[in-house]
Amino acid sequence: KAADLKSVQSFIKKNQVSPNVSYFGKEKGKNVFIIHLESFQQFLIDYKVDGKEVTPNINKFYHNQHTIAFDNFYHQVAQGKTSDAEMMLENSLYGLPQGSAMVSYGSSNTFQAAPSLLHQAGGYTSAAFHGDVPTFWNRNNTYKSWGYDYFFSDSYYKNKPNYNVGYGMKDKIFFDQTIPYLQQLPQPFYAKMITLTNHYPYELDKANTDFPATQTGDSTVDPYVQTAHYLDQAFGEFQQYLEKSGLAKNSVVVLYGDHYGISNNHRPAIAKLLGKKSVNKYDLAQFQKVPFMINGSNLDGHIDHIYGGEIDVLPTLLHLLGIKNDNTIQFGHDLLSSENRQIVPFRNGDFVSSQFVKSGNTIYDSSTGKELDLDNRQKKLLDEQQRFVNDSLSNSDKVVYGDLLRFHKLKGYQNVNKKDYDYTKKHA
Ligand code: GP9
Ligand code: MN
Repeated sequence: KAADLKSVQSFIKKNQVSPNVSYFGKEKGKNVFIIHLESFQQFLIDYKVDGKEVTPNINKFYHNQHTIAFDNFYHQVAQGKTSDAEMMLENSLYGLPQGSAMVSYGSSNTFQAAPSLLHQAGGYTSAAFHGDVPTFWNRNNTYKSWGYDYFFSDSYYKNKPNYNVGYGMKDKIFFDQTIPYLQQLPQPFYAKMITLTNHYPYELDKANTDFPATQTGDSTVDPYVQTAHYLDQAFGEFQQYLEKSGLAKNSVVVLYGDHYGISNNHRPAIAKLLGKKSVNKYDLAQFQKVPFMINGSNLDGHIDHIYGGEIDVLPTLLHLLGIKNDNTIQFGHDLLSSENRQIVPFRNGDFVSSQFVKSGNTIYDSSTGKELDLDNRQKKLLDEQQRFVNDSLSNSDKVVYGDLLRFHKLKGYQNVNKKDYDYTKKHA
């Protein structure tokens, strides 16, 4: 019902933060690249195996003088994995407690997603690139609902049997073949590239395996750094293109990891990777950190320790691009705003904040990792944060289950008409 939107709106308004004036519009009008690093965890940054960096190019990007990198940034996905990450990144709406929102609601619901917001507020053309079949996670329908002008999936790429591994096209070939399409996109554009090779079971052909596996003895875990290294090389090659073509100068490049690559079922191996005797629930929560970095020539690079997650990406990005975001229905908060409350909800109701790591019934001190015996003041704060977490998740679910955005009028914005989009390949 339309009335349900009212309570959602008042929750959003109550928690809204204002943009940081020193960042608002800093990267106005630039192209945007969203580079989705499949299954890429934060611990890989600056990580070494046998004295060699796993991801030298991404590390350089992380420390670049024009990159703002977040080192307390968490993935927040549940069963919808990649699709939950996409949902959060481009809508600032949570994935669902079960299943995938893109699969269940991507075709039918109304959205006010990044591609259409940027198109209508900033004249952006949008394109998504992915080297797998278009139907995976119902992307072919969902992207229409989000207003993607183009979706280049497997049939747009020249293919040979040895171009593929696992779910689809190898990242180097994928990036390479994406370039000619990019060159035809009107600027400014919003381009999302979803990589694939660093996906479980971390397979790679011999020719591309030039990095040592880890030695935890867990065969599910040990090749992870090898495909991560390959992804890094692919990114490095793409960066060279961005520099050479001049696109780097007039683009904002966003890198993020969608979710863990090594699940919590591998505790002994995780302990070995981290150089610890064993890992507890605090360590496992830390292990859910993924990279989030924004590079743009107008940004003063630094590593920002603010706590945040995937839900916060869109509000952060819109402000950097100078796009007003006061009346949207989004559950995240600008990570560059000094008013940010730094509470990161997970889909099961656990959370991380700048004070606490709440995992099941155990509460840890966020910065020291010590288990806490809460005093009254801390209890009150924890309860407040828990309420915010529960209300965020339940209000977001209300929006998705009730298709509430169909009732939401955004000034100067027209809802997307899915019929305007067609991603089938037309032959020349
Ligand atoms: C498939 C890919 C994988 O196209 O995006 O999704 P995941 O298994 O990581 O959710
Ligand atoms: Mn994924």
